Amino acid sequence: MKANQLRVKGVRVRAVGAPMKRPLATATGSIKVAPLLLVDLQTDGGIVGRSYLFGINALHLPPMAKLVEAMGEMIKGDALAPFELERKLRAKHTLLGVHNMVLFAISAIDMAAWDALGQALGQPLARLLGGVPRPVRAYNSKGLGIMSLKALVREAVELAGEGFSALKLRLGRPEARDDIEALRAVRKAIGTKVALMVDFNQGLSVNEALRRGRMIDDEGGVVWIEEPVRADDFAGNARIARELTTPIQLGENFMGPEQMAQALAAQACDFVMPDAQRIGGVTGWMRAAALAQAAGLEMSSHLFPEVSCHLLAVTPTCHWLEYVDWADAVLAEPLELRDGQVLIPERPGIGMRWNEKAVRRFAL
Ligand code: SMN
Ligand code: MG
Repeated sequence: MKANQLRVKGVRVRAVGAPMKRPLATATGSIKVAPLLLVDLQTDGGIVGRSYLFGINALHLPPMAKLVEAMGEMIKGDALAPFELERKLRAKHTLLGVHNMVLFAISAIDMAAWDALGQALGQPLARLLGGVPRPVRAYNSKGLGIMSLKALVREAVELAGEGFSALKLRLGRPEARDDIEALRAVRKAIGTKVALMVDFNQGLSVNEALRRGRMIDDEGGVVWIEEPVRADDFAGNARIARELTTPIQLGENFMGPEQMAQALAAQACDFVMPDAQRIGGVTGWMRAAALAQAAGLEMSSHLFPEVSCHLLAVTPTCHWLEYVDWADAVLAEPLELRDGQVLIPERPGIGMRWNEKAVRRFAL
């Protein structure tokens, strides 16, 4: 069946709790199992587009599933054309508000639609978007949560030992001096050749972020300080970005390219790292990439390495891919890495297939 004849038949969603090899504690919440919503977009050509959403808590998955199913009903019979689907779904949710879970569901449909289109055309997503599936530099983000110094040092050595040239450390302990101690211990364990990012997960007040940020400036060598305060406090973030030398990173909570544009207008950050589920999937990402290009800011990804590697390959200001392996337990072909770089699969579309046996085993 030709790609221009493909129509949407419906969606199928399944909730799984993918076991994580390393639990992750952040300043504002912890996860031990990755609650994922697997989305299959069925087309009448027999091609199934796939994407997944990340729920943080398993209890978030049922409402997300309902929204994705509702949208599946709204686009039943429509042509497999991501821009058209996006326009329709945004229009149908204007009065409800295109934010948060509504936006997540639109993103899920969008990513699955692009995946199906790539399969129909026999091209990996990166090529479909006009790029080349080349290796993408990644930082290892699988661990280094809020934990004891001893455990941190052990984990830092293990994570750097996997061949990555950068790691991310979560900060935001009750006492600033304990954060600095953790930063020093990790730096000592990995040496100066491995780059280090730090993430406060929105845990600080503006005043405390300025205080801890100056301490981090004094330590030197940190690539970025991520989400020091509430992610949507653009004025607060802008003040912090102005006063500190270490770059401020924001983006995993940008709700669509529109909110990213507001953050950029407020000069809230030095770097951006949109999240495929919050920015609006592939379509939203491409628009965000143009905003980052226009602002001249480096753009990284947040989670979702399977789709993000394709997207970063066509991002003009491509910076770092955040690598986590949290979906690996349910993937038939997890991403491959070489020398700390993610290899974009040559398989058509995003290149994800579910490991059905594992999906049954980890079903919620
Ligand atoms: C993070 C946030 C939420 C879930 C997992 C990880 C973290 C990151 O902020 O940037 O990796
Ligand atoms: Mg983060």
